[in-house]
Amino acid sequence: MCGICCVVSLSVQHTAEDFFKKDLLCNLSRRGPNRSQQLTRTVSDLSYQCLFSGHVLHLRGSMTPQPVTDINNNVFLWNGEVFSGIHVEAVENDTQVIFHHLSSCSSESDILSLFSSVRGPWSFIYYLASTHSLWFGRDYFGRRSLLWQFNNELDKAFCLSSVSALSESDNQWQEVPASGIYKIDLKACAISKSLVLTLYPWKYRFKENEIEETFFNGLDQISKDLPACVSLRMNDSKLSLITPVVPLNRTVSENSVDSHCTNITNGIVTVEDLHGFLADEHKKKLVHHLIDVLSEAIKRRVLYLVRDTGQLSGKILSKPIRKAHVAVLFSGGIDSMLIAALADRHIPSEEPIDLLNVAFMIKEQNKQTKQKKQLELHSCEECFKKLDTTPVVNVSCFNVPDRITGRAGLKELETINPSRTWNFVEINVTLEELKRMRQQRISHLVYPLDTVLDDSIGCAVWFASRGEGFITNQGDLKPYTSSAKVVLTGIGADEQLAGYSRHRVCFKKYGLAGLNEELGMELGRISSRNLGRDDRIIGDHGKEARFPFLDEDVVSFLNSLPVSEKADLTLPRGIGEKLLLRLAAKELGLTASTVLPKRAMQFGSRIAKMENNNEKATDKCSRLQSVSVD
Ligand SMILES: *[C@@H]1O[C@H](CO)[C@@H](O)[C@H](O)[C@H]1NC(C)=O
Ligand SMILES: *[C@@H]1O[C@H](CO)[C@@H](O)[C@H](O)[C@H]1NC(C)=O
Ligand SMILES: *[C@@H]1O[C@H](CO)[C@@H](O)[C@H](O)[C@H]1NC(C)=O
Ligand SMILES: *[C@@H]1O[C@H](CO)[C@@H](O)[C@H](O)[C@H]1NC(C)=O
Ligand SMILES: *[C@@H]1O[C@H](CO)[C@@H](O)[C@H](O)[C@H]1NC(C)=O
Ligand SMILES: *[C@@H]1O[C@H](CO)[C@@H](O)[C@H](O)[C@H]1NC(C)=O
Ligand SMILES: CC(=O)N[C@H]1CO[C@H](CO)[C@@H](O)[C@@H]1O
Repeated sequence: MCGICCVVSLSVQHTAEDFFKKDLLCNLSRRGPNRSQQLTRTVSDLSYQCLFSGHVLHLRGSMTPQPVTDINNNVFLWNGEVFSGIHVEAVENDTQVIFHHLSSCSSESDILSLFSSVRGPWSFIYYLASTHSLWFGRDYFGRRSLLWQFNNELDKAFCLSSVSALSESDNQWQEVPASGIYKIDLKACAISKSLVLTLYPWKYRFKENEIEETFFNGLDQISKDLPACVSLRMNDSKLSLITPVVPLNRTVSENSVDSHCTNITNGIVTVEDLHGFLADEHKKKLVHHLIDVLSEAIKRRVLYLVRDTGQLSGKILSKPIRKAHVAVLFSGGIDSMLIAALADRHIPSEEPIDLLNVAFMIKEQNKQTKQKKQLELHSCEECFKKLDTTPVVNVSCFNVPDRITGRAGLKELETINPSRTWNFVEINVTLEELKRMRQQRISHLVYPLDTVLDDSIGCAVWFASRGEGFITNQGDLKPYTSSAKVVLTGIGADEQLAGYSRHRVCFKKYGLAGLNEELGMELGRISSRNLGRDDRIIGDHGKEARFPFLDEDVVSFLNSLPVSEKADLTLPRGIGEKLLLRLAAKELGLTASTVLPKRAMQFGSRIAKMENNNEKATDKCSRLQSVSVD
């Protein structure tokens, strides 16, 4: 994870530095605490100047300060991870390797095929001196943030950056759409005094040499959000990138609805209900294929980091304790359980795994609702008893649903691997702290997104990934701060395996074909809805978000299956949604967690209950707007 930024001035009166705000620098350096560096390129006969700012979080290989340059005056900023696709030796650095490949590209299509072959998350900025062009963009899913800002009034200046800062006076920042990669011809810009962006969009390759011919139709969509002085076009020769995943299989088979589960009565789902499905050889094969690709994806994400085995965080009863290098955003739900269980396969056995579990204090209740809350907890306890686990239910204000399922999930993981140290980190957030940190930091990171949902999830993920809380040690709660630099999150599972309740609504109304449309659309917009935001939020702690469900091989496998293999929404909640994932979890030896219904983070952590006054998730969030400093 790194912070990258480039400011371009096309004005004779102003240097690029004049446009480079101090708070921007400050916010960038939090993403890359290990090394910050600036570099300027001035081309005075064409009157443009570029300032490149690179901030490095060191995770793998040798420390490589950014920006990197070469003898041809090219400049490269890289915020990414090459997990595969391009060969990187253990002693090499991916920033250097990609830059080296770029430097030896002799045409635009060479550059495009390079970025088409990288597997892993990335955003980058590349200045190619010989053609005076600036290239930049985000990977196919948009797993790394990149924002742009075009300066209208001072004309002739623009900026690209991993993060920005909310302020009242400035021009708007926007997320760079993850529709492809972009090129700006700075020489042409400086001469014509107008800004033209060339977009090279992603296209599917169906067979060898057979590239999707359909015209990319996102151009208008992107253009309409740009200021009038900026125009967007595509290359005349229709150059494009090749998507790293196969297209979604939209096959709707006639009799895909079989009823293994007719015995589910009164809506109570138990883990036994999953048995029937696994008796089917075909299903079982798919389940094992999913486990294999997901396990590989997690392996890449937990092994590619520096593991200094000498690092100890202290001693307990003369037994050395090792530092955790990997943490999981952990609700105890199916997605985070599966990630934790598979991470356990690959992380060295003596190394702890941090399970980050966030809870927001429920507002002081009046008596009536307090009773209701206790009832709610009580019935939850009942349902757990039915599922044969005994949660430690303590009626405390932080005992939110995710805390309860989190504790139960911990027990299951301890059963799967009793010798592993599982650090269940209880992160309790009070209203006061929430307000303070939102104002100081979180609102700037969520920006330019602005809804109530962005606020809830942004805040919940920020506190969870900070990793400051308490762990239980020999019966006592003691303060604990997670040292893990890699944070695994389950995002992408619901979008691909029909986990959200809106998918049930969609299925009821429009059937499987409609559900296909919905899922395809949701994966297409995950960059702008979630990933840029989550990357900015988690990166703010000098940590790196990694998303196993959005590994290219995992997505390709899931995309290749008809939707009826992934979910069966004729079945009740807790089993029908993400069915294939539940079966995988069952095969891994998980128990009650395999049949927990989906619960969105904002409700599970109770942040949505904390302040809101019957807002809709899609409303603009007034709490994010204020920039006043008191
Ligand atoms: C990078 O910075 C982090 C956070 O400040 C620190 O824990 C780590 O030791 C640094 N790594 C190197 C190689 O300097
Ligand atoms: C390359 O170096 C950067 C900065 O030190 C670091 O963040 C990144 O993890 C390294 N990558 C590899 C593959 O070594
Ligand atoms: C389009 O691509 C071709 C082939 O690489 C290149 O020669 C040409 O300059 C590009 N056109 C524009 C407008 O960028
Ligand atoms: C429940 O909470 C009380 C304080 O609110 C605490 O004293 C007690 O130890 C807790 N019990 C468990 C089992 O966590
Ligand atoms: C955090 O909340 C839990 C309830 O989930 C409670 O048991 C624990 O005591 C709280 N910790 C602190 C330090 O308040
Ligand atoms: C889509 O799924 C059907 C049914 O399983 C299968 O026959 C077909 O080969 C799949 N198509 C692709 C492109 O994977
Ligand atoms: C750490 C830091 O510098 N944060 C800043 C990010 O930007 C906002 C907006 O200017 C500042 O208020 C923060 O202090």
